[in-house]
Amino acid sequence: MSANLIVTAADGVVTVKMNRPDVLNALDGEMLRALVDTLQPFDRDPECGCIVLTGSEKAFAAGADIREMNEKSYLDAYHSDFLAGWEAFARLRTPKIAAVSGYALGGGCELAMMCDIIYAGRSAIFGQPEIRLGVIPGMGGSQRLTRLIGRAKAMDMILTGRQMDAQEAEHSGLVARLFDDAALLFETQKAARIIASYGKAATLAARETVNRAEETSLTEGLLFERRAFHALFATQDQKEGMTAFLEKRPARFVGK
Ligand code: DAK
Repeated sequence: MSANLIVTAADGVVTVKMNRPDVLNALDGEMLRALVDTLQPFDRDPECGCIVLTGSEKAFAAGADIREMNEKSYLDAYHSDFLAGWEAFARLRTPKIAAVSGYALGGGCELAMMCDIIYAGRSAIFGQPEIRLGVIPGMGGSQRLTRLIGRAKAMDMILTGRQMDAQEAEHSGLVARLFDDAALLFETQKAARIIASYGKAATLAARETVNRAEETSLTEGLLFERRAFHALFATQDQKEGMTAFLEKRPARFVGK
């Protein structure tokens, strides 16, 4: 396990805290490898129902590591497909919640957007300041931010490099819920435990259908949703969920 990550697991929830305080959790290759290597086995574990990713009070992550990037040539970046590995994080199928306090800039904002839900503390600050460094977002910022907050605000943020505070981020649709900083991790883990308590097939299907909405036509998306809905009638958890309702008792999902 990497010294850059603090990992805890309880009640079906894995919590990963990024821990490079000297550089405000700047994302380097080692952090990327550690995060993906740590989370892929949990992603395959049926007992793992939700992932929480967080940073420090001052920074979720202040971007890709500028020191690591500074000396790279075009060919270095192209041959190594520099930072493409972050997509492996986005492809994890287990729901991921980003709990953001402080700075989530550049690659840090992009990493939060690779999560399925962003909860923020009131101190959170989001931005895509790459233009100030002579580059542009490279880990999905131009695509995911535009889908989340719309063209007008995404263009404003990416072209000016300005920062967005937590309140604006919530009003804009980037952040699902805002909490006091002191309550952020507690509330995020509470939501994660709720997600982890449901049947995993329904959870995976719910996530896939919502994600499909961003990539397809309404007709295709509705058909995909209906087929996924039909498929869940093949699970024990559907019988349990509906029987429990009729028997007026809490459901006990078993992931089958
Ligand atoms: N990288 C490396 N070090 C960083 C860093 C970063 N992104 N951000 C902060 N640090 C370091 C600072 O250098 C400083 O180190 P020392 O001077 O103490 O050695 C330490 O963290 C504390 O930072 P400050 O002293 O600056 O702290 P302040 O509170 O004054 O300011 C700040 C906080 C977050 C406003 C400031 O640190 C800042 O502006 N940081 C840079 C933010 C930024 O520009 N982020 C975007 C990085 S570019 C790609 C895919 C993706 C990307 C690129 C390519 N491909 C697929 C090819 C992504 C690019 C980016 O994310």
